[in-house]
Amino acid sequence: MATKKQPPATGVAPSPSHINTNQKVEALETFRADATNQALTTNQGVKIADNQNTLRAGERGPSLLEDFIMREKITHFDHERIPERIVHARGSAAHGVFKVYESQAELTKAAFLQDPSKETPVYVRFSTVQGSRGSADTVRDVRGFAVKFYTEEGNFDLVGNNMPVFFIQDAIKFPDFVHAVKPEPHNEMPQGASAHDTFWDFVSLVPESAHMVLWTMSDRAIPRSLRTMEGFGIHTFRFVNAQGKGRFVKFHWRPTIGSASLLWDEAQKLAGKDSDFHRRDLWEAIDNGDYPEWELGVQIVEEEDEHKFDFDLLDPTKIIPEELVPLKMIGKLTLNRNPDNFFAETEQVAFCPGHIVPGLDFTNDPLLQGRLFSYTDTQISRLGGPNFHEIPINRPLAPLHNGQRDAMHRQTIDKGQASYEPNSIDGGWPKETAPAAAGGGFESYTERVEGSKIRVRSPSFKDHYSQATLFWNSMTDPEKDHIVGAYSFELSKVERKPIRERQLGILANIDETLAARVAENLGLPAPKKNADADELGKSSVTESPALSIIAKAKPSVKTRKVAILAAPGADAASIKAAQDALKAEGAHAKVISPTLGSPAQGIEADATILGMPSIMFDGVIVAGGKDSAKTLSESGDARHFVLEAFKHLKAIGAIGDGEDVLAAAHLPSGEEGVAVGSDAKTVLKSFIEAMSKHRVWSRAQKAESVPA
Ligand code: HDE
Repeated sequence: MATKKQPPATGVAPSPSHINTNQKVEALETFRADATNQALTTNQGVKIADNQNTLRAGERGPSLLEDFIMREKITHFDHERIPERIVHARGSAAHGVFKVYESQAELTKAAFLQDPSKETPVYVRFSTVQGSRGSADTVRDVRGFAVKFYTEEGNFDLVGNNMPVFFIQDAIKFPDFVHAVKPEPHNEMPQGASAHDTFWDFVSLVPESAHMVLWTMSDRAIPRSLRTMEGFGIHTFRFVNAQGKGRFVKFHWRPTIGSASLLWDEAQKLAGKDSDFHRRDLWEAIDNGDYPEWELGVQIVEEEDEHKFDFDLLDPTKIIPEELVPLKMIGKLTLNRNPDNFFAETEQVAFCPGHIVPGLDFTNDPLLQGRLFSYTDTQISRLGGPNFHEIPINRPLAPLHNGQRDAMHRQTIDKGQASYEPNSIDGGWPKETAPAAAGGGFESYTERVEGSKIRVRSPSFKDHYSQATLFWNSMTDPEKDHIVGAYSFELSKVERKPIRERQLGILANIDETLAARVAENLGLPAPKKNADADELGKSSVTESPALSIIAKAKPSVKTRKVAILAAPGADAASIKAAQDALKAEGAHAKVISPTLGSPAQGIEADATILGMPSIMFDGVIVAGGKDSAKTLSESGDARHFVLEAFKHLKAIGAIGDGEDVLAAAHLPSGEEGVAVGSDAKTVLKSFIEAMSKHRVWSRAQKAESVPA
């Protein structure tokens, strides 16, 4: 009989103390296939001599069933698709690292938040919510912001969104909400859009959605780039330190390049002209070495302060205003590597809010509690069984051993005879690690709970409007205009008048001016506040500048994209000057011409005017040169290019004769953010300054008269 391993006297083998990115790369290496210099084979490893012709009886004869090569290939192809995610089907992801700034031992014992010299590998997936896998990137929607940390103590998934609140307070309403927002069941329309009856029917009947719907009607729902989005864990979580002390925590991600959004007209056009706009931007930024970065911020609330707010910390439709609890930045996330294979990594990655590590814990937020069940459950049908944790992108780097066995697609070849615990046959292994001193296992935070078994909503969840009012009051004027525009657009697409009227009632409870402005656009009477005092609630904070993207924008042109418009005969010196000046500031220039080819000596066009319209850029510079200016002035497409940039409040520059093109497009002259002149240096300086503010907001009213 074979000798059995003997257990050591105490404890279990410790986890590896240092896991780094290279280890994740190496771990994936085992599964990565590189076909360079390799023969084409079947899945059984048999070399294929002819991949062009099915085996047949005679040159013009029938195909033979015997052809195992053709059958294997077609069979595999027939089963290529897996079910897309029910929500968040459209996504893009990247690898990266997370580093904590300094030990957070006082707050949490989580190993990945202790040592600033440690790098924890991460995989981050961004997504839209409503649309199917092939839907457009720039639709008005919430964005998912899901981070998988491969920590030395196991995987921690922070599965958040780019907005800090949610539509509903209880998980049991999620299927209702999703059915309402998805394309309507009878005709599967519209795709990736909330501008339809079922969505507005539901939210107008469910006032707890008022705050979140306001966020989705704001600029947050049409980000300029995935790299300029903030992220939020939404729910209140718990940090637990080594002494067992627990504190409430809210998680925030802040992009280091600042936040920025599209305009609605741009977003709609981009959905048609480049439906991969966000995916491409993320991919290219990482390819260019412009690694996207976010700081991780936490808001900490001591347990004894749980009830000191005018909202419930467990209510996911509420934020903790930064005026009440400031953000503390504790670390940085950097995305530095594009995936090798979309399906293997981005499609198969499986997030779950229940994937946590020692030092973290949940709260009783009823939305979070439901999520803890849903994600694992959905992966079982999406990824074909309970072994999805073995798919390379989902495998933890921490060692894993347990008695779970078999099921579809099992990869691990478990050794030993005992798949149960306790056992004496395999020496008792693997063993549980309690008490913590024996091995640092996960122990749930001890929380006192008492009460009757009831289906009720806590009265502390009743206020549905006061924080929506806070959000509205914290917006700058252009942001308020966009919100009015968004409600008006969406509700104008709702066919049933009672739904429009009911939603106006909700708006009046948020702010009567907001309701009146939208009502006017809908040709309906403006309603007055109609909720009772409990529902209206009261926020101790009346304005929070941190909620506005424009109010806290940091001037920068880093990684922004500029079109240099040039036709044959363009002045090469003006193009080079623009390229150099932009490069020095970390911006990227592309030469755009009516055709591909060379518009000036030594300069190649990167794209055509129709191939890369101005909506794909943050600013436009028209190159100098008489012939170039003449061609562009006579081209309707070129004139539209600059006019559209003007309409979208972008910085515009024209060097030398380039100014003629602006005149030909009938651009109002002497406008803020439009720099013209013969001295390239001066033009570029004011152009860069204007673009650093992202948009020229003061132009908004004038831009309205420019046709879209
Ligand atoms: Fe999700 N959600 N969700 N969700 N969610 C899914 O899980 C669910 C909620 C979020 O990139 C699904 O793997 C329920 C809030 C992200 O793969 C599913 C409830 C927040 C992603 C699911 C919520 C999110 C998902 C679909 C209410 C922000 C994409 C596929 C109780 C904090 C993750 C999947 C990725 C995906 C359920 C509410 C974020 C069906 C039941 C709140 C970022 O399990």
